[in-house]
Amino acid sequence: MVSSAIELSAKRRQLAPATAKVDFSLIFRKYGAPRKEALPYDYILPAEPELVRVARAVINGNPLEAEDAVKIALGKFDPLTVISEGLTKGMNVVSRMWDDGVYFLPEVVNSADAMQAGVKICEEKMGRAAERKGRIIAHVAEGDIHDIGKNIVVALLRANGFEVIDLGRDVPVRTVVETAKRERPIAIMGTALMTTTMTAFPRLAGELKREGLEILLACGGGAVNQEFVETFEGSAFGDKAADAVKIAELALQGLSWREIRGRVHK
Ligand code: B12
Repeated sequence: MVSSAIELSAKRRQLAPATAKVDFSLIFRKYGAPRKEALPYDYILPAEPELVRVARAVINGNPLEAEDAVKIALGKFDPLTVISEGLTKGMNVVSRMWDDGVYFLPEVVNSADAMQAGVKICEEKMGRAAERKGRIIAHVAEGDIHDIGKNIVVALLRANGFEVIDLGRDVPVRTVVETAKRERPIAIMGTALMTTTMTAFPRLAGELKREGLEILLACGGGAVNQEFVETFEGSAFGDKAADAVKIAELALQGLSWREIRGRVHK
């Protein structure tokens, strides 16, 4: 099973080298059946060639290719643009291919690795601001291992001068609460990509309240939306990684979670 998955990935890479246009019709489908027609994914890709190259490296699931492409793109674009218009656009194509049954877990793992490699280069380029504005805890919800978005959020917060305690992924609610008690952050950032794990956020908000900790819980990630976040107190929703910085700045000014919602919710 595993070896055939590796073979499939190798074959795909051979069929779709870094610089070539990805011919989706050649990518093997479930049970080895080739697709008859190319799927129209190219419309998701960005217009600029440097960013297309970044996106294709993610689609190809090749970390080395992603690092090279990102370094080139950074010569022309700022790190945030490379993340949002290059790496993320590539991951959007991967998501569609997963939804359509073209890519399976091994391919998505490779693509995630490629994206992480690219994000790391962007993070290095963004650096860390010299000033220390305030302390933030970041984590991925209990039971959830999707950490790419959280890593982008952490990189942006650090680049904007916040001190971030990164608890990583699949973090038990209790660990977040204990860390908050000890570290007294100005806000907690939570990421959830699954409908089964986003429920950790209302539990976390409830436990923070029970412990008498008035700390904003900012929630984001693919599974989460504003409507859901508004069902529990003490929280605010952010759609994009840049919203995490906006929310952190407002928390730093001492605004309450209600006031922050008023500023960032649509
Ligand atoms: C990559 C990926 C994986 C990788 C994850 C690698 C990694 N290190 O993260 C791997 C292959 C390991 C994986 C595994 C699984 N996955 Co997966 N995966 C994806 C995929 C394709 C992309 C996710 C991603 O990284 N997006 C890009 C990032 C940048 O987006 P993001 O996290 O949302 O972050 C952005 C914003 O939301 C925001 N943001 C993020 N956090 C925060 C926080 C705050 C405070 C703010 C303000 C903003 C913010 O900033 C980011 C940039 O703007 C999605 C498909 C999709 N459509 O999302 C499925 C998806 C999330 N996976 C899914 C599933 C089911 C799984 C598995 C259970 C599969 C399996 N059968 O094993 C496992 C999960 C195991 C587990 N316990 O978690 C489902 C979830 C479905 C659901 N309704 O719950 C999805 C939606 C695919 C699908 N359509 O079925 N997956």
